Amino acid sequence: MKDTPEREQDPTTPFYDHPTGGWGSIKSVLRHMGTGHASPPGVLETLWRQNKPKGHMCTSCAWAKPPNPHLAEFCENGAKATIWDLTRDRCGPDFFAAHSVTELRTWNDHDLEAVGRLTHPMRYDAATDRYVQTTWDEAFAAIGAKLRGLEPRSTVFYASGRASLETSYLYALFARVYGHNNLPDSSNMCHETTSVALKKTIGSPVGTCVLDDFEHCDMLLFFGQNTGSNSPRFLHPLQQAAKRGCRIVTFNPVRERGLLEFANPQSPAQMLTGGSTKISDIYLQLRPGGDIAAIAGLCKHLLALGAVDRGFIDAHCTDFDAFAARMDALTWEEIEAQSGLPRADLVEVAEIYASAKNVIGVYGMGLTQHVHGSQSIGMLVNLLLMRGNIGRKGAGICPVRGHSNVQGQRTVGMSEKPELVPLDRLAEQFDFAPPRDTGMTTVEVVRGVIDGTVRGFVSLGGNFARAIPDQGRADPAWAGLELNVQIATKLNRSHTLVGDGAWLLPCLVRAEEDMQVSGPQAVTMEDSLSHIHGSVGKRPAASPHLLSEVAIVAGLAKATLPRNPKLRWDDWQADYARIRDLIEATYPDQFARFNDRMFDAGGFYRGNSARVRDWKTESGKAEFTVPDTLSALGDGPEGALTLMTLRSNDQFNTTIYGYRDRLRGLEGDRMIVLMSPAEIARAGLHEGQRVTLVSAADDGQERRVPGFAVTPYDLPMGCVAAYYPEANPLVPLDLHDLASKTPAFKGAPIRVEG
Ligand SMILES: Nc1nc2c(c(=O)[nH]1)N[C@H]1C(S)=C(S)[C@@H](COP(=O)(O)OP(=O)(O)OC[C@H]3O[C@@H](n4cnc5c(=O)[nH]c(N)nc54)[C@H](O)[C@@H]3O)O[C@H]1N2
Ligand SMILES: Nc1nc2c(c(=O)[nH]1)N[C@H]1C(S)=C(S)[C@@H](COP(=O)(O)OP(=O)(O)OC[C@H]3O[C@@H](n4cnc5c(=O)[nH]c(N)nc54)[C@H](O)[C@@H]3O)O[C@H]1N2
Ligand SMILES: [Mo]
Repeated sequence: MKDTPEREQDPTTPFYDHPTGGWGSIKSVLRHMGTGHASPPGVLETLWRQNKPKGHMCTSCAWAKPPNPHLAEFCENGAKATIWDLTRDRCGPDFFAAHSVTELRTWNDHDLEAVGRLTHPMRYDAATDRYVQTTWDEAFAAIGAKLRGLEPRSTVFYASGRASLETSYLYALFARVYGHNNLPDSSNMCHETTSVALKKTIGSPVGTCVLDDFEHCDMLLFFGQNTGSNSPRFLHPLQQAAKRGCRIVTFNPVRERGLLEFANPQSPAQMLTGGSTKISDIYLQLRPGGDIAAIAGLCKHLLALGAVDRGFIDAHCTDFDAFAARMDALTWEEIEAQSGLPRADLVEVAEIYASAKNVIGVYGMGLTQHVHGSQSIGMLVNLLLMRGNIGRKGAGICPVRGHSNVQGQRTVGMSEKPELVPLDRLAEQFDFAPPRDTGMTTVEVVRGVIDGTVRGFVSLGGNFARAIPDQGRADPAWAGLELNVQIATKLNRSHTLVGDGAWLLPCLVRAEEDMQVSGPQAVTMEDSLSHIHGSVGKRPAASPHLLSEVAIVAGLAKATLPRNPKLRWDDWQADYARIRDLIEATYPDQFARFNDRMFDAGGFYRGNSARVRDWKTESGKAEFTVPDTLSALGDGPEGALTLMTLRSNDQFNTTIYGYRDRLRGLEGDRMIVLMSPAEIARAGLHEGQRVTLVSAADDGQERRVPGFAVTPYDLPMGCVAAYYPEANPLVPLDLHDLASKTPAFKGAPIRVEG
């Protein structure tokens, strides 16, 4: 048992000193339910059904939903997301009549969304610079006519990772019948590095673990994933693992509360006594981008110990000798310099690893959002393969996904990479010739908007223009598009960057009842651990004018595409079980008996080849890769600092619930730059001083954001941290993972101007 007594918070330090979870999280939720934004009666009852069989699946993170849910199987942030969706505040035609779009462009992210739920379909009217009310029929007909007039490959169908499997399947089908593969989703800014690196090395683009593995592992390695803020329900299995004596080691430049200790809000004992569980045994604050070197240090020591599973490697892997030779040749000096960690710490971790039977490697944006992010993931795979830690119970690789259905969207065809989609089967099912050329990634879409080659943009949720790197640079170009369709629940900045030919189409949220001709509908999503769950909304719709996402996609497709008896949009919209039949027909191995299994407790597993050591790689084996660099950062200019952009505990991506980053002990202001006290002194700055952050990328572009308050924080030297999306204008569009084009949001070179 590693229960520790609660420590008192020292009010003079900015470091939050209470465990994650506990009373703090309950209070934070209650604050959202109380004053400020009006939540309707019955919200608690709705929360009670969250993430339970026959309830609705949370719209916050993608963490797994267990077969035996807790009484309240939701976390602080899941509750916030639901309460935010179910607000009583409304953003309707009266609001838009009172505010021009030019004015709304000056509002901040929080204030735009806080207006409330969108209630009516709206069309942008350039003459009055306002959104004006329209009807669904008019909107569909006008958008369909525009799309028919555009070259399909000049249009993009983006999706944020929330839309259900049913909606995403239809949306991708619509794009392909219309004539393009320009189907980036938010994954392109997130775990695309995973999809590329894991596919290459182990032949499966997603993680190999299931929940049960967390009950059988002896060691967990955490790289750049902030569990406490971003997937808090994962803290429960982590706490259980820690209590069993599983060794947990974290690599993160920031000392994140949730990975240090956790008080379980579900445990009356911990709540009453103020006790908590220590999570990480060892917490190593490496340099941003130092993961390749840190893991290389572990591998080098394992080789020196001879702690390698030769039987597994000989039977299952390629390229081990080249990899081992490279690790041998590395010096500890370069490993220490690039990782920022002392040899002794890495040796200690390697020895725990060598003695652990089953090890899981967990990671998040700290690995994926770097120029050489794919190589960091490749190194983590190498480390796991060295001792056969992939493809057996209690072991594996576990990327923690972001949006609640982002993994599932890729599974059912939302991808710009045609080779990942069974196009022949789709051609046969729907009697059309799918486009075979590769579509645009997010980075290419932004370039296309700037240079005018993208003419039409349809957004299934999300806040694309705000979430992208080099944010702001593309802003003026958006108004030049001939078509911009935003399917959304709340107003955001992307809706204000419009010109002629823009529509704002409001949809139901997941907790709301979705009534169609055949009765109330359920939808499905895939969690981070490849389990598929049904979700049923029960709340009344925020407005009688809302449509479901399925109905909107079907309406747009019908208005755009020529008649084809195989495309039965009306029938599919009437009964979503028919869409699940289509998904099953396209992906029979993964979705057999889809409709029967969608409410299985804990979801049904769609399988993973690497988990059973069936390596669907080019070589047919698991592939060791030899890194060609020890730093995941690109070649930065001399003397620049590395900017990491982070999420607070009070936001979901560009949705800013409030200004309290409870777990980091930061409050009141999001325009802050975190720096170590020594770095502040070295730069001749002082706490609270307002500074300008300036990009140090030498690509001829000027990027400056003024107004960040210098905030001392426990960070390594050479780096600073600021919030996403406020710092997004500082991340160059061309700075992205080389293999996947995932933006380097954790590794932008900057300078601080006092
Ligand atoms: N409440 C809440 N939940 C969310 C979200 C949200 O915004 N709010 N967003 C959702 C989405 S879309 C996603 S993708 C996930 C994101 O969840 P995470 O993957 O946790 O992403 P971040 O919070 O961006 O950063 C993760 C961590 O990486 C660390 N880090 C930065 N650079 C490095 C590095 O070079 N090496 C290492 N080892 N660590 C580094 C940071 O200190 C931070 O703790 O969360 C999802 N869940
Ligand atoms: N600097 C920096 N930038 C980043 C990141 C980072 O770590 N640092 N992370 C990146 C990552 S991981 C991601 S995933 C992207 C996120 O990028 P996106 O997914 O594009 O952005 P979100 O902020 O999640 O989108 C919020 C909007 O979605 C709409 N919405 C909410 N719920 C629904 C719904 O149920 N249906 C529909 N149709 N609309 C809905 C609302 O209108 C809301 O305003 O940002 C990326 N950008
Ligand atoms: Mo994400």
